[in-house]
Amino acid sequence: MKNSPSIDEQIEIFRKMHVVRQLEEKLGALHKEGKTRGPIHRCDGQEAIGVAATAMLDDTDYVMSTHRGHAHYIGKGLDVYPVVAEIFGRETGSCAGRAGHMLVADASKGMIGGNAIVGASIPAATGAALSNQVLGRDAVSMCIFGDGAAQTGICHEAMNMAALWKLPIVFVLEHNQFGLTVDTDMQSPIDDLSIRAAGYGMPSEIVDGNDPVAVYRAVGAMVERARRGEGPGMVEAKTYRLEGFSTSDMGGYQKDEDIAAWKARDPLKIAFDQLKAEVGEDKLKTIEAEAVAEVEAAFEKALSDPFPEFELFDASAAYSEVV
Ligand SMILES: Cc1ncc(C[n+]2csc(CCOP(=O)(O)OP(=O)(O)O)c2C)c(N)n1
Repeated sequence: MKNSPSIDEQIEIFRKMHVVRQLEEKLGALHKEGKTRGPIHRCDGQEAIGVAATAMLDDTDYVMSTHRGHAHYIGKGLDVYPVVAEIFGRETGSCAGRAGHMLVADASKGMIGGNAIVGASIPAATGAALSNQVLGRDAVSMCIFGDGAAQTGICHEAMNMAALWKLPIVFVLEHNQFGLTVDTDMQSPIDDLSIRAAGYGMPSEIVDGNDPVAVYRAVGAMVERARRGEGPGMVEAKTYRLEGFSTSDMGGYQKDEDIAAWKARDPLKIAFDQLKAEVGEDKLKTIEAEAVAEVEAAFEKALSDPFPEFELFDASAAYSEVV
């Protein structure tokens, strides 16, 4: 089928999804031991979106992320070690230990960064798309954002401008059913937020966000048309946030039956089932074990790395490649 990932791409998506899951579980465990600082926004259950939506992008394509960006970082090609080092504020982190887990960036990979201000990455990604268009670059911009961010005014201004100017951007809505602790039903009168795209004359597609192949196909089609100069598109990926809003969340508002139903459709399991006939269960289990070992090694190394000397930091150097 057109826009389907190759088996090699699917294997890489599967591997990266395991890296992200292990990263999240390890962070959760360290939080319980009091070894993390500040809230961490885990993306367990949402790995397929961040990893598969970014799988067809090049390093020259830009991605703007959110406060819940670990799958976006790994999907866009950052190694887990500098991400872990950044989360723990070490000088070996991808932003030399200044960004923390919500603002990880790596210009060499086109990861412009996470964003702690809800909705703010949407106009930033639109601006990046405008710069690509003005400079005649063959690159697309992608914004991955949440259902809470979709309710902000700036989201609509940015989408209107992107469609009006046919900017090379893809909007990927990670619809995980909650904004903070607020159920999506209390945020919006409609279930399918992407129907709003029609109001800007922009195509959209709704996909199962726990199915990496479905995410890849839908996003891939939008990326292709954006690259051809046909303007922006939107993909709404339906998923569920399995953990709390952050590691500081006391919980209690997510229904047990919902959590159980979505766990039964774990994206890691779906990815495994999609590949097992072609690749074999043993090979997939080996890939999974290697991903776990890679994350373990990243934590061990990063946690013994030094903290930065503040006078060494040069913000202009960190972003010079993006301008
Ligand atoms: C402008 C702004 N308003 C409020 C907040 C507090 N806040 C942080 S995350 C969040 C909810 C975001 O929901 P969503 O976009 O669906 O992302 P999710 O946490 O579900 O991944 C809010 C309200 C903020 N960081 N920035």
